[in-house]
Amino acid sequence: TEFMLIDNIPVEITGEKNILAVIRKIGIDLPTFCYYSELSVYGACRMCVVEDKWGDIHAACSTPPKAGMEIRTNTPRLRKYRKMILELFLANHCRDCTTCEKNGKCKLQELAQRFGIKQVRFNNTSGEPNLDTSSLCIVRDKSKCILCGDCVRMCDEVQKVGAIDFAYRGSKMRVSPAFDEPIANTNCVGCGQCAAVCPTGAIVVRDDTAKLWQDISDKDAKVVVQIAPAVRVGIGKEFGLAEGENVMGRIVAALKRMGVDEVFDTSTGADLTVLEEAGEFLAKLQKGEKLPLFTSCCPAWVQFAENNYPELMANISTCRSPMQMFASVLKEHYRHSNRRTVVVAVMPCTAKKFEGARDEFMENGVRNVDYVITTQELVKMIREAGIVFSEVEPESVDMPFGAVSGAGVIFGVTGGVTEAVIRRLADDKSVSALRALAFTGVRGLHGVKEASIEYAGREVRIAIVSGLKNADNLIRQIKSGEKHYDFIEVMACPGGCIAGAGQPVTNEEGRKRRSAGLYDADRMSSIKRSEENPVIMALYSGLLKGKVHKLLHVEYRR
Ligand code: HC0
Ligand code: SF4
Repeated sequence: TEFMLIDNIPVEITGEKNILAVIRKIGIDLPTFCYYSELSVYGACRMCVVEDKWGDIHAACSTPPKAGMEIRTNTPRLRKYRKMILELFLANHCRDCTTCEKNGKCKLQELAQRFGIKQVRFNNTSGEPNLDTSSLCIVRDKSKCILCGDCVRMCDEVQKVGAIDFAYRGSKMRVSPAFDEPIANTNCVGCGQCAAVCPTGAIVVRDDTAKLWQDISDKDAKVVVQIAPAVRVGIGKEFGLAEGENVMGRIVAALKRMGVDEVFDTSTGADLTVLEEAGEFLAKLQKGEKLPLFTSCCPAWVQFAENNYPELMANISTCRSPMQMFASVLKEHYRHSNRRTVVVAVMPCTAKKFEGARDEFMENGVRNVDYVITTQELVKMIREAGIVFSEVEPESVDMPFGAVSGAGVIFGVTGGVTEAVIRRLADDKSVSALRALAFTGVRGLHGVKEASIEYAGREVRIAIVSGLKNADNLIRQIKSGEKHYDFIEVMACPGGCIAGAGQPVTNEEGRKRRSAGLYDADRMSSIKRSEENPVIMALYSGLLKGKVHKLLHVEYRR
């Protein structure tokens, strides 16, 4: 075993790529702006500086550990250095903190406080807030960018979109889309992952909470809210409950207190999707039509395919996403209501804001989903209403759509859609056969998973990817003939919706807990398969009669 000394403590080196990781292992929270273990090392912010025994200064994020190394993390020089860096950032930063979207969650604010910055010795050069509000999903403010490059690397390295990059050099340097176009005019897919890693308020999720407050207080509006699977395991920690705890009942109760009329579960929509998508897949298989079939429920993925692989659109399922299926059912159900029906979706996702606004999902100029608010926005509304979430008594969702299956709930984690679909396809419907599906390779948070099942005497090959770069690699392998699949699930956010950019920010451990929370909900659910959900059966023999294609399917045209 190899050791190094950190602040005189011997620490074992166990394969860490940099000394930052070794330092953090012993409970020292070395500050960084630009370090994320899943992104390449940029080493630009220099906050993670350390001193070696000769007094030389190194950026811990980009220095590999060596046996015998002696490192100090907190010396007078380092403290002075860090304060200087922070002051330089602050001098070029629009400091309207009290009215900033990131107030209380900003890394720069946090570190300025932690390092006791009381004044900035340099003139402010940031200028006024400078907003790009062109996107339905994210809002950029150049005056708050500290050039850490986290968003640039996320968009390029994890999502393979590359919508934003560094422009100009020296003091003019900034992050911007090519030719300084508004972000909406680029190939941005609205995944929001840039906002999820932005340490400041330079990229934030668009806030649509004002619309919901307004509709709630409008007596002529009937406000109907659907809640996505991943939201229930992503929100509790914000209110002091355990990360990953399923708090669906409290969310329902909180929304009711806020004045919402009806609350439903998007998992009910997911059950519809399972039946439609399994049906579509079987038809293709039996008719010998071209496979693979790609899932279509992730709007950032759909847009990525439209931008980069238009020739694949014929392979993307015609199923609307659960959110959109449920919304068209809800609008149909309340068609004759004497009040204006407003369908709101609470989603872990920023791209859903864009999906909801697509032309394909309008009827007579009216959107099926009137607007989407993210989990983070719901947190703000609950706080604004003064509701003490941890003390709210849980309530159930409303009738007549108040039943969901476990299959519909696990949609929120990567592999969940696939597992739900293969539950539907499985010939053997016994409990043990169902349990065995969990071990076919569909579960876990890896970015690329493969599984295969036997169906009607043939092997069905399945791939599950999350993170668009992983999707892109897979498509290249398919095109080159290196890989063959029949069914492919794609989610843009690494880990699936539980780690959506609209959720409160979390880490690897948090993603695991959220995922476990959804699988627990499935285990505790007495209805495991979508086709056993009585609400779904009632819909097919009632509201959906003769309207399945119109309400549940889509032809994307862009
Ligand atoms: Fe998802 Fe969905 S599972 S995309 O990740 O399919 O956003 O949670 O609501 O629509 O159900 C997000 C989550 C959804 C949809 C569902 C799917
Ligand atoms: Fe890139 Fe996604 Fe951010 Fe758009 S929303 S700029 S695609 S990371």
